[in-house]
Amino acid sequence: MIKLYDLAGADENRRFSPYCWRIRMSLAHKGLEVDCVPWRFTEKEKIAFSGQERVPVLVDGDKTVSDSWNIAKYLETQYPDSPSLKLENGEVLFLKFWTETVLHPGLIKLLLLDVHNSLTEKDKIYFRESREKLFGKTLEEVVNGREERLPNLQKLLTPLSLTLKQQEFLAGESPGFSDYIVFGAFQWARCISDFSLLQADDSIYEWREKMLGLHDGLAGNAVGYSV
Ligand SMILES: N[C@@H](CCC(=O)N[C@@H](CS)C(=O)NCC(=O)O)C(=O)O
Repeated sequence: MIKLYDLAGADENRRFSPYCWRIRMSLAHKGLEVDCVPWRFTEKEKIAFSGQERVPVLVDGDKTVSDSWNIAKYLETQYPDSPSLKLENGEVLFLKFWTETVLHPGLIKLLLLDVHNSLTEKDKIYFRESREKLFGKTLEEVVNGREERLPNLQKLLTPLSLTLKQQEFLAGESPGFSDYIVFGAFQWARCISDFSLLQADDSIYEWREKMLGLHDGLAGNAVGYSV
């Protein structure tokens, strides 16, 4: 069976990596079974065989693939007869870079402390040290005043909201990797924080509800908060 190294919190069932969620949704989309192995930030040696230090890492027989984009491409090539992730859609790459350079940074400034609070004691030390160095301030300072900053995030989401008013999914009439990329970010937030980011009448909220229900409620049934 395919094995996926998947980021976990202190509760090993709290699986919150946005990149791993892209792949878990993609595997379900393709009807592929997977054994999701819990992995912590400080367990670098466990994935050293992949030649890098980040998850997701996918092991399929004698093949090891890391990086969510490479994994998605691998799944399309290796399993061409199962439903397509629609990687050839022109918008996918734009959504990948928009998510990684605009959406993730926007969310992390609101949720950094919640990520920390979800981790094992050992991971907390690593996370605080590495992220405080990165941001040049404490985790508490990063998230300070987040309620007042929430409208900035909502403004940044306007193009997404307008798109989803006009079409069912980002990939068109049915979901594709484009949806899994963006959804991964919202699922990450939902798995570690009860801070509410979306309003119920927003088209993004409605789309996220649909995504939570896909593949027998894979994401909706995951350990997280009802926000
Ligand atoms: N470009 C990679 C990014 C993967 C990534 O950043 N994963 C995070 C978890 S969300 C990680 O493993 N971080 C390890 C660390 O910060 O030490 C992908 O698309 O898979």
